[in-house]
Amino acid sequence: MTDFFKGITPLRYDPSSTDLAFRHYNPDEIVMGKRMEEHLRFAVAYWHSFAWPGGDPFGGETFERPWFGNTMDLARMKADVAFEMFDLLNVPFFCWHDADIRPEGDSFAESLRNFEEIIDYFGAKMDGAKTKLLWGTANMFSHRRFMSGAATNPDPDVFAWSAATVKACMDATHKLDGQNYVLWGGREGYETLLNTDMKRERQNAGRFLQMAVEYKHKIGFKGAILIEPKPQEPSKHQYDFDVATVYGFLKAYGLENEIKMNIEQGHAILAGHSFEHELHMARALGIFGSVDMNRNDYQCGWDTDHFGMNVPELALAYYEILMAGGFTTGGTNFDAKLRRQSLDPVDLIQAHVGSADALARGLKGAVEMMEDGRLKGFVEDRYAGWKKPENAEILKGGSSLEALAERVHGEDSDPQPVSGRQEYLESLVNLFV
Ligand code: XLS
Ligand code: NI
Ligand code: NI
Repeated sequence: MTDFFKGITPLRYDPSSTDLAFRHYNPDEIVMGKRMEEHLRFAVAYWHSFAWPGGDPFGGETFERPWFGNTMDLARMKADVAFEMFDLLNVPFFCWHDADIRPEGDSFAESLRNFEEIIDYFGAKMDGAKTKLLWGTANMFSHRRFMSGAATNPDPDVFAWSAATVKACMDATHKLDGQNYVLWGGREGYETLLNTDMKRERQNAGRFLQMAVEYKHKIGFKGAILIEPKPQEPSKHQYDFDVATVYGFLKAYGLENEIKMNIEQGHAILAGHSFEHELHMARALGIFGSVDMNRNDYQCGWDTDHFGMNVPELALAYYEILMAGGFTTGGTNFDAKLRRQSLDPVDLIQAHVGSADALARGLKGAVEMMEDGRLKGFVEDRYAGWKKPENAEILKGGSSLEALAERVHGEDSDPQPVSGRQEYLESLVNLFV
């Protein structure tokens, strides 16, 4: 035991507590036929909680954690603290990048040795423990070797290094029985078109992804491969702009049945969408996988990764997730970090507890919307005309512009506009949040 969280006792569900406790997140409560824990499938993000130093563009580290540094002893101390927090929170999952958990070595081989040693250290801790791995991923954006991209780097040696890195991270995810493997292309994009061959970069990224899928099947990894779209930051423009763009890319490389989406609230906002839009799009395309739960500052235009605390927004998000059939291998990863002034260990716990409660309220609101059925019913009624055989036939190919022109000529009145009733629907949502 470390003494990092000293004085903090395991968090319990206690709705009447005036102290630190879950007031809405009750893992065992059954909602829509499933335990709340199984609906939400919370995961702690190793990078934000244990590796982020609290810097911003004008100032460095504020957190000064005792495990900061580049040695194996410190990496083990970090793991000890992380698993203590998982236990305190009783959280079912966690997620990592290779670079969050191991010190960088002087060569690929040394970094890999460090990584594998920590993976085994995790394995021993996970043996018989509650917390499992939701996903692993490779950090191919922080080190200077990746400054011009990983799979889209103009230098084939960096492409090869990236392939070796994904192989190692996929092996480790498989070894720890991870449920998914994530690819987020932080620098898969460009800073200026003046030095960029976009056609080649897209092709290279497509081939890279195909190799990742081939490798997954080769080693028998049963989890899902997930891509996390984001339009920009750190690159000026990122190829995985949003769900719809990624889908087009997957189609072009024959991967649309192999890869699903990990959708992040803040990234949706950066792309000029709402979180619900991205979730709904993934549902429509049949590629919904998992979520990175956070909240952007709506004024400042960065990926600020606040903890999600806005219940009405979360209710609409979980409504989309439930409409997509809920999570299978995916879950709710707290891809969120403390504000840099939130220095105390208790802040780390409070952030997760507060957000878990907000998410539980959002989920419960979404369940009520589903069970009430009026929202869904309204949309079904709105499109009911397409169920009539003569209209269904149009979409099956049994019609043409000429046939439809003939039909319209034969009508003796124009189609009458029908109210979309937006204010009624918005008021309906407010009954449940
Ligand atoms: C950054 C991303 C990153 C991914 C994993 O904006 O959200 O944290 O989730 O590489
Ligand atoms: Ni993310
Ligand atoms: Ni992000």
